[in-house]
This record gives sequence, structure tokens and C-alpha cells, in this order.
Amino acid sequence: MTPPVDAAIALGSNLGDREAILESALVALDGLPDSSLTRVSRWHETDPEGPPGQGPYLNGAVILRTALPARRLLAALLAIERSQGRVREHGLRNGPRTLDLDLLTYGDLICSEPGMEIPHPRFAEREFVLRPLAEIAPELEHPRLRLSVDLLVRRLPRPEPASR
Ligand code: PH2
Ligand code: MG
Ligand code: MG
Repeated sequence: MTPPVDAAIALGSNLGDREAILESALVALDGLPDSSLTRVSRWHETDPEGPPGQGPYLNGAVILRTALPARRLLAALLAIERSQGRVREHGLRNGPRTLDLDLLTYGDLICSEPGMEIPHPRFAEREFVLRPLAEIAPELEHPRLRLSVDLLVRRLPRPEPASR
């Protein structure tokens, strides 16, 4: 077993009973061996980014204190996604999903291997990830960029002012 670390995980759902699915995911995460949830954000309703024609997302973030090695944690996240009915449509990137669990950070690990890229390669630019995460872990530092989540949120592009 590895010494316990804090892992930051993003949750998203835009198919089915989104809130029930996310709540089941919390129970499953807290039930993982040698793991417990220490912080949980609110659910945020967000506009979908990706192919057109999909519904809005509920997004959230959690901190999981875990002694599972990173690879085992990743495998567990995929198993929880499948248990909530996630089917991966071949070739469709960023399509709709019942449940998406993304491992954002695992302690301060930096790792780029086939099937395992930590920190998550796109989370520093994604508002739907950063806003919930800033609610529970503003002080968390992006291991590569060495910038806090609080700062990353404040760096997000401002929305276009509404035209008159
Ligand atoms: N996830 C994606 C693609 N687009 N858009 C929103 N609003 N929320 C997400 O979680 C999301 C997305 C790929 O995982
Ligand atoms: Mg994702
Ligand atoms: Mg994912």
C-alpha cells in the first residue's frame, strides 16, 4: 500500500437522472478500499462543451483521501462509470455521458504514460472543472503549472459582454 494522498476528482453527468447518478458516485467513491471523501462541492449546472445537440451538465468536484495507488484508483473510477451505465461510443469525443469521473490530481504526482496522464491535461482551462474545485480546494496547486486553483479560476477568460 502507498501512503495516503489527496486526489482531486471531477464529476460530470448529462444523461439520465444526473443528480441521482452523481450522488451514487459519491457513495461509491467513499466506499473504495482505503479511501474516504474529505470534501464535496455543490453541483453546478453548466453548458455542454463538445459536439452540439447534447444537454446541460451537472458538474462537481471532490477530494478523496486514498491509499490506493494511482493506477488502481483510475481503474476504480472507470468501474464506477460503468456501474452507472456509461457506454463509450467509439470515435465520439466529448459526447454525452451518464457519468464522467476524471482524476485531476493525485498528490503532487506528475505522470504521462499511456492511459494515465496526471494532472489531467485539460483541467486548468475548464471552467466547469475549476469552479466546483475552487469551492472545496482553492489552495490546491496544479502540479505542473505550480498555480493555485484559486488563481486558475481568476485567469479564466471573462464572458463576452452582452451586446445591445
Ligand atoms: N465534459 C466533457 C466535455 N464537455 N461540458 C461540460 N459542461 N461539463 C463536462 O463535464 C464536460 C463537458 C468531457 O469530459
Ligand atoms: Mg471529462
Ligand atoms: Mg473522463
